[in-house]
Amino acid sequence: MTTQQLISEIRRKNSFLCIGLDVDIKKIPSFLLNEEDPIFEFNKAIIDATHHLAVAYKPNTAFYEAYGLKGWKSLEKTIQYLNANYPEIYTIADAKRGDIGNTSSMYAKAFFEDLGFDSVTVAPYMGKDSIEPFLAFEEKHTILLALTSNQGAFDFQTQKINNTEVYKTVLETSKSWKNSQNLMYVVGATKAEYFKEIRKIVPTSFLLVPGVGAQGGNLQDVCHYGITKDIGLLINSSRGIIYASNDLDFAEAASREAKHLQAQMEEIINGL
Ligand code: OMP
Repeated sequence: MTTQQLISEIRRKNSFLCIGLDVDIKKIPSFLLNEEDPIFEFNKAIIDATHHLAVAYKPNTAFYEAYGLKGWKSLEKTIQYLNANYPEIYTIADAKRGDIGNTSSMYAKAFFEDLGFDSVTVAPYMGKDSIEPFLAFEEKHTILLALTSNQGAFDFQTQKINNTEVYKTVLETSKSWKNSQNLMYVVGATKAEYFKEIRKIVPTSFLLVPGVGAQGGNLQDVCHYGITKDIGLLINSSRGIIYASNDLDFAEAASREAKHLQAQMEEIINGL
């Protein structure tokens, strides 16, 4: 999906919500455990109940890899279900990959070609030659970690080298890489006060913003400096939406939580 198609979907739905499919088998309703593939059945019900409120879904691959081959199968079925039934939805493989060039090429092939995701999250610290194999897929987006939502972000990302914070160097340097127009960046919702600085470096890039909901980030604070004329944000919530209930009404409850965020987004868009 192109950036322009994503923007059109955001406008059509008045939503820049991304729902994180971080499925922990211990947290899903127990009646689903009788199914052959409980994780896929859970995802399918959540997607069917929320697809009109969200523009993107982001399975974090850790939650699938943890169950071995069976988990990978659930991931594959989930992305196939999304692509077949809701092709207008933007998909993000949250895998946080990145390695020497030939290895990165294989990661890119796995997520873009084999699984068919629109984008993948990558870590920047192995530098240009570890990211350009992802960017070589010109119809896909590569989402680079810039300033993450966790406490550990202060260990390296905000530290200064040559008087510049490392996350700013990541943003600035990555702009010179081949096909950098297909980069997006991860910035945590818990770091709302940094968005003003970030927008000075990447004024129009899309930012994937996790950390609303369970991690306590605030939508309005993020939008204050983060939003652009084309919105430029994908706000992710995982646990806050998908575990709203673990009873028979789990999908309905997820939809209620998604609606709550989408309604706030609509108000923000209308106020621009
Ligand atoms: P919740 O806290 O349950 O909404 O989940 C957040 C999701 O976003 C998880 O899949 C995290 O791995 C991911 N995430 C962060 O929480 N912080 C970051 O800085 C980056 C990510 C990410 O790349 O998506």
